[in-house]
Amino acid sequence: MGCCCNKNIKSSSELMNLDNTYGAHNYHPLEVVISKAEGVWVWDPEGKKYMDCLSAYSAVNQGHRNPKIIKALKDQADILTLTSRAFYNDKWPVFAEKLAKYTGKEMILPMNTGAEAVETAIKVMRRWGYEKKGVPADQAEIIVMEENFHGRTTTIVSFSTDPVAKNNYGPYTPGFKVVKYNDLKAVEEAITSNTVGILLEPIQGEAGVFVPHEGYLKGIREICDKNNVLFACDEVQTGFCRTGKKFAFMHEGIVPDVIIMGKALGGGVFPVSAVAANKDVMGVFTPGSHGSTFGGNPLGCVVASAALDVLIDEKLDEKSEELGKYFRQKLVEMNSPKVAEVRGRGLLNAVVLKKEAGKARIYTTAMKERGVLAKETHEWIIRFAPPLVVTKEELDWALEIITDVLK
Ligand code: IF1
Repeated sequence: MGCCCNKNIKSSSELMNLDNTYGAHNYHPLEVVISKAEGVWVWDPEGKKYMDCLSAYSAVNQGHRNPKIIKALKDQADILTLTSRAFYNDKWPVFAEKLAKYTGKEMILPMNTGAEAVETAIKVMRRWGYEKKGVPADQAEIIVMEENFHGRTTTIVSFSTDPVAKNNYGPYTPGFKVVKYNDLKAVEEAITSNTVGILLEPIQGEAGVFVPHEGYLKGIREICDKNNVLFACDEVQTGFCRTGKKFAFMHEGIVPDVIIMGKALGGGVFPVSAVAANKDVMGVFTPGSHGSTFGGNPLGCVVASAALDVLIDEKLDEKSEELGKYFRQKLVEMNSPKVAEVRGRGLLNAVVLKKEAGKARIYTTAMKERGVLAKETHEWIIRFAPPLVVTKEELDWALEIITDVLK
């Protein structure tokens, strides 16, 4: 006689206990287990339905399991998945051209995670500084921002200003100067003859969707031009239509020297990241001077190519711009006594709570109970970033719950 319950299907609580027992405790997840997803919707093992308003930190812009991207994955999986770049393959060159054209840059270096792309950008700026700008050996300086988030490697956390992300990981990598974000004077004062680059997020994600003043990116561009310094823009979270433009730097009509990409480039299906730059910068990489086992793998390239197609075909930049304006307007109209500020661009938004409102976790937990999954950043900011395929009706459904909880 068959058992009534299938031993393999575990309950949410069993799964959370397993996670707690065998998984390193490097996260404190919201108490929800996701076992199925489609579009903007996710389900837990008990069948409860939620709207995903985090999108895996903006890696699922095209919606969960986008049919076009899943098809590309499945078809390619039956042909060729991984060769390493010790040999050429038939997908990477075609994707390199496509992404170069999408970014408007001459060359692409493929990696897998955002942090690897950031590390690639750091290496290309340092090597450019020594070989093209003539900075003395080991003296290269890169200017970074307070409240930055660029990944979790030991070099990247070396210039973090978040003790939680940085403590007890020393000794730290030298060669970085941290200045106040959104302050052009602070950048100008930090520049020396050894400065090779400025690395920043066009909108600071983890800092709580902090949008700099109009003209800030333009000012950075001018400072870089004046001082022969590279401008590296980290679009890992803000890229691929999340903020209402293909890339957030486009809101100010400027072009960085180095574009760092990740997350949604992989269509929520496969880790794909990359760095785009012109030949005069990317040319400093010579055979054997940088690499990655999986970087440029055929499977990732085909998935990322389909991920770009979805953004273009469904005009997700225009959708993000339009629905983002609508979403922020509704949040402002809510006029909640608990809310100090509503901010963001496109569908990357955040609600900043008043100190007296209590911890954001209270509200994200209440929203979860009502079927909306959002994540707090720090203790007083709630970020809302649904997949860009969300409809106005779906947003209205979420807004009703958000309003109920925040009112
Ligand atoms: C975590 C948030 C944090 C990023 C930017 C590079 C990376 C990220 C602008 C590295 C990654 C993720 C990592 C994840 C939480 C999330 C995040 F800002 F998106 F919310 F942490 F700050 N540049 N951001 O946002 O990309 O190596 O992760 O592919 O580490 O907790 P990755």
